[in-house]
Amino acid sequence: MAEEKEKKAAPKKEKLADPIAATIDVASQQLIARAQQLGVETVFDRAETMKPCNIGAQGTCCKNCGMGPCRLPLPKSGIEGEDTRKGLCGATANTIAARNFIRMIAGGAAAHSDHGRGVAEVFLTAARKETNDYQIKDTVKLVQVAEALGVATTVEVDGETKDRDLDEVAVEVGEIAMAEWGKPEGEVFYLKRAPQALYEKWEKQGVRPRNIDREIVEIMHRTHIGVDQDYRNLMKQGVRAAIGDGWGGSMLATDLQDILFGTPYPLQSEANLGVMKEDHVNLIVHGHEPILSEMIVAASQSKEMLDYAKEKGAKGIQLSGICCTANEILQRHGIPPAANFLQQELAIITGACDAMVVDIQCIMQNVANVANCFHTKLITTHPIAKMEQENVIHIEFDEHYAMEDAKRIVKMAIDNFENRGAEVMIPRQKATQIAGFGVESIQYHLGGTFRGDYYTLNDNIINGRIRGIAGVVGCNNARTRHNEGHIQVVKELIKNDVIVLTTGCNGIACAMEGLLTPEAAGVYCGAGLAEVCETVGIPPVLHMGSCVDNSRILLAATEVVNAGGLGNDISELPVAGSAPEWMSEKAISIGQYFVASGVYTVFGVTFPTTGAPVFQDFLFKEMEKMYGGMWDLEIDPIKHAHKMIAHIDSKRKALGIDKARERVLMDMADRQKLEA
Ligand code: NFS
Repeated sequence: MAEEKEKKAAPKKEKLADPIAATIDVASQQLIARAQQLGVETVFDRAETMKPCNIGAQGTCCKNCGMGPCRLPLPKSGIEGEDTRKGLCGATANTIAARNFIRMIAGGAAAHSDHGRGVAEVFLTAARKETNDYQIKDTVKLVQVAEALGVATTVEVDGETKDRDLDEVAVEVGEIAMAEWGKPEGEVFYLKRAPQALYEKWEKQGVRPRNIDREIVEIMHRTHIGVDQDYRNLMKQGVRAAIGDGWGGSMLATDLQDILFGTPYPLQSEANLGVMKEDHVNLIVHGHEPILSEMIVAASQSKEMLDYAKEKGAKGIQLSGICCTANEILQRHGIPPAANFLQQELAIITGACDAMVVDIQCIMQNVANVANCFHTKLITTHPIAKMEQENVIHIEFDEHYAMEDAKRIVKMAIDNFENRGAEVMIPRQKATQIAGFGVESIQYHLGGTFRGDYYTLNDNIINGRIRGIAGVVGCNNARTRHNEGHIQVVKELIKNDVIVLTTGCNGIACAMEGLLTPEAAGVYCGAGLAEVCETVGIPPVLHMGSCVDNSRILLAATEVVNAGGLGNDISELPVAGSAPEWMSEKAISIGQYFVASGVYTVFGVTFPTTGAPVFQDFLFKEMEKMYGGMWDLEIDPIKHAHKMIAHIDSKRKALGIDKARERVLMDMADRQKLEA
């Protein structure tokens, strides 16, 4: 007895993560082990010690007023008969889960869209020529965007039609774009870019966003105590705000970034922690906005800074990225991503990170604690994203003095090079990748010379060489093995001839695994997809950028519809969406705008509505009748991929092109017979 008591009284030993169980990535395994040896805690260890709250995870904890939190756990045996669970005000499990769910949409849509607004502000500053550091780079896209926003690109002079001055067009585009966040009347301009049939569906359901901000604010209003208490009506607003994200804030962010910094075009780079170099100054940019990082790219490549680095004993400056800032500067400059979301602390644990610059979103507060254990300077740059820890330096970035600020930051990294500790451990692992595909470059690679647009892609879908298209995107989640879901889902899809479009942390995971190379086709793909990739010279997994660039996937899907032969709406296409390791509110907003655009969308790990089965059924089944797309949850990555494939096959059947694929399969067997 006494012994037992003693055991209880002994201080609890913090559990440590098993590095091999924590991640499939060898570089990360090495650094997790190193962190543990040095006594530096990481997210992987915290995931062992802190377990999630069950009721919160089920979506049925309401803390929207001071009488709660009201917790409505799902009974272990499930609900038999009538569901009598209620909060103090009487809110049902459905109401609570729906409120929580659309508040997640509001959080995600706000993050994407506020990022977009920031870009629009810089865009306008550049268009008005109030800064020398940013210019309009892509005038072709400027004209396209002007047309989509209803800005005239030509003028009548003496009865003759002439092109309008592009500087003038740019200013007007900037002003109209800015108004998209808060205009008092009308609807979001870009909705008209969707296929006509989809637009009409939104009209019928009453979910066309009026402006971007309003729909987010209305979610906060409707979910306040005592307002909207019908999960269907709550979801109507959730859908409306999500569309305002995908076809509004995110799409504008992507477009304006492309005009300012250039539309991405395929380029070669590398990925993983092994891109850091021991004899170079290692500067890492982390977060989401390309506004500052674009300047840091330029500053770090300037002769002035390179000379200064050499003066300080370094061979050069190795810039790399984490999370979506990484994707932004990868797709436009070939700067390699060092890490995705769950590896951010590990980049510092190399001991070779001289400075980490962060802007907004997906930055773990613990990077400050990790930086404190090393020489790394951690620099926050955005007025809305600071950290309380004292070792964090704040350099507020001002677009009017962009280059000056960027140089100050690069110099700080160089000055810190000599302060490195004795032990630097940079893992060797890195992989080659081709990144930077977009709507335009897919058209170039897979478009027909004569028919234009997406004809060749459609043709290969119709003849069955390509079974379908999957968008696989999203985060890492410390509740599941890092990158395992991403890689297994994607490999299973391409093995079954489904071409994959990737963004965000999935893109970085695929790059690290070597899936973003044309050579991957011969190794991992089914015969049909391999043949197409090898003929055209593209990877089977196409990197489309950051998370706001999921809007590129919407537009690519629209191009596929417009090219013809595969139905009239995105919901008729053999396509599916997936976020195997999601965790952020942004992922929920993205998932919802995919569903509302007609895409069957599967999430892995967990789903925040499992405690309210009726509401979850609405998302998983009823939504299909309204929008043609619906949600699903599948934790097992292989089953996850096969649910997507089954959906793709059902769409092929509905289009009457399932027979073509059977013939392709017979061809393969015949070929094998010939070989034997
Ligand atoms: Ni998307 Fe990009 Fe990564 Fe998830 Fe975070 S970085 S915006 S939210 S974690 S994919």
